[in-house]
Amino acid sequence: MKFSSKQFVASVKEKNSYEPEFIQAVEEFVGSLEDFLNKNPVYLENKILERLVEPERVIIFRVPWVDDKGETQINRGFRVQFNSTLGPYKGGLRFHPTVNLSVLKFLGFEQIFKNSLTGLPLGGGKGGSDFDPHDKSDAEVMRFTQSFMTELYRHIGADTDIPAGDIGVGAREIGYMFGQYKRLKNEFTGVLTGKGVLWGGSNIRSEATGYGLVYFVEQMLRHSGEEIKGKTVLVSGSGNVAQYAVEKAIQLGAKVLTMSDSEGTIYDKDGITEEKLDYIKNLKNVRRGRIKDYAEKYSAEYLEGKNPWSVKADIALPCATQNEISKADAQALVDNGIFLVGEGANMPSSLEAVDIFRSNKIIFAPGKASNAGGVAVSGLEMSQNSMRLQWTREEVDDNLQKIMKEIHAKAVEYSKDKDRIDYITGANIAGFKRVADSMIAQGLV
Ligand code: NDP
Ligand code: 2IT
Repeated sequence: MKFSSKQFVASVKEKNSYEPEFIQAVEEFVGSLEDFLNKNPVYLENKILERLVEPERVIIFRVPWVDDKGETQINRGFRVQFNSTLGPYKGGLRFHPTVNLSVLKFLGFEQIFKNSLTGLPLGGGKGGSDFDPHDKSDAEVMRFTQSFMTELYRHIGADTDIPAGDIGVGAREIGYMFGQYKRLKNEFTGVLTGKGVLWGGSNIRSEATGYGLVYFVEQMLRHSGEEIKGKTVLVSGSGNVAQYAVEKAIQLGAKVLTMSDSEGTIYDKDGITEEKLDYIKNLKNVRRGRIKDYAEKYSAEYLEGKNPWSVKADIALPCATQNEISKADAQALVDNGIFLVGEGANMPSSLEAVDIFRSNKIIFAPGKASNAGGVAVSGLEMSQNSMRLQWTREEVDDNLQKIMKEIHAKAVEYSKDKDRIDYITGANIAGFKRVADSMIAQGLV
C-alpha cells in the first residue's frame, strides 16, 4: 500500500467540496507526511488519516438574541469536537462574520496537532459564531454570549470540552460566557480558559500566544546563529496575539515597524515603543477603535486598506488571520529581504506563499508550532483549576518558555534536513505521531 497525498487530498475534496479552508489545511498537512507514512505503514493500515479528517462530532445551533433597538437577531453557533484521543476537546471560539463550518474545521484540524505538540493532555476542537462583536454594545455582546452559552453549555464541561478565546473572543466574552455557564450548571469549574486572573484564570494566559511566538522565534534564530536583538520586525493584526508578540519583541530588543487591523496598517519608522503599545492596547481593548488613530497620534505612516507585507524588514510575524499572506505578498517579503517568518495566526500563509518561502530558503515556523503557547497556557490553566491553585507569573512564564523550547526541539528532531530545518514537516510529523500512536492504542473508536 503506497500513500499518495494527492490522491488523499482529492478524496477529502470530493467529500468536503464546499470547505476550501479545511481542504487547504489538510493539503498542507498530508503533503509533508507522505514520506513518513510510506516508511511507517502501520498508520496506513490503521486508516489513521481517514479517521483524523472526520470530526468526532459537529454541533450547529441557532443563537437568537435581541439587539439594543429591540429587534430580534439570529446567528449561527458551532462547536467542532474534532478529536479526543489525547484529552478533552480543547480549542478556541471565534466570533467573526466570516465564520463557517469550513473555517472551524480547518482550525479544529490544526488544533489537534498543535495541542499534541504541547505535550499536554489536550484533544482538539474549535467553535464560534458568525456574530460580529465589532459594532455591538457591551449589552448586546452580553445578550448574544448568554444565548450562545445557553445551547453550548450542554455539550461542554471541564472533562469534556474546554473552549477559550480566538478572534473576536477576549476577556469580556469569556467572562460573560463563564457567568452564564455557572448559572446554568450551578457549578464553578474550569470549563473555559482565558478567565480573568481574579476568578480562576491563569497568569500569562493573555500574553501566552504572542510571548510564545517570540520565544519560538528566538529558538529558531539561535539555531541559525542569530539573535532577535536589533532585528526589524513586521507584525500584522493589533489584537491579542499581535499585542503581546510586539511587547515581547520590544522587550528583547527588536524594532517593530508595523501593526494593522482589517482597515489598514500603521508603519512607524521609529519603532513601536512600550508606551506606544500601551496606547494601542487601550485603543483596541478598551475604546475598541481603529489602528488609524495611532498614525494620527504618533505621526506614523498609514497604509490604508493595505497589509504590512510591502515594508522592508528582517522578520515577519503574521498575527491577524488565515490567508493574509498571498503569493504576491510572499514575493514582496522575499524581495524586501525578510529571512524569517513566524506564524502567530492560524494558517496566515496561503499554500502558494509557503511555496515561495520554501524555495527562497526563508526560515519558516508554521502556526501549529509557533502559536501553540496560547493553548499550552490554557492547558496550564486547566491544571491550576483542577488543583484549586494559582501559579505566579514567573512560574507560568517559565513553563511556557520550556514548552516552546520543547516544541522547537521536536520539530528539529523530525525535520529531514538537519542543516536547514523544515519546521513544517518536523512539526507535522511530531504532532501526528503522538496522536496516531495513541489512536492505535485506543482501538477503533
Ligand atoms: P483578535 O480578535 O484579538 O485580533 C484579531 C486581529 O486581526 C485584529 O487586529 C483584526 O482586525 C485582525 N483581523 C481579523 N480578521 C481580519 C481579516 N479578515 N483581515 C484583516 N485583519 C483581520 O484575535 P487574536 O489576536 O486572538 O487572533 C489572531 C490570530 O491568532 C487568529 O488567526 C487566531 O486564530 C490565532 N490564534 C489566537 C490565539 C489566542 O490565544 N487568542 C492562539 C493561537 C492562535 P479588526 O479588529 O479590524 O477585525
Ligand atoms: O488557536 C488557538 O490555539 C487558540 N485560539 C487558543 C485555544 C485555547 O484553547 O487556548
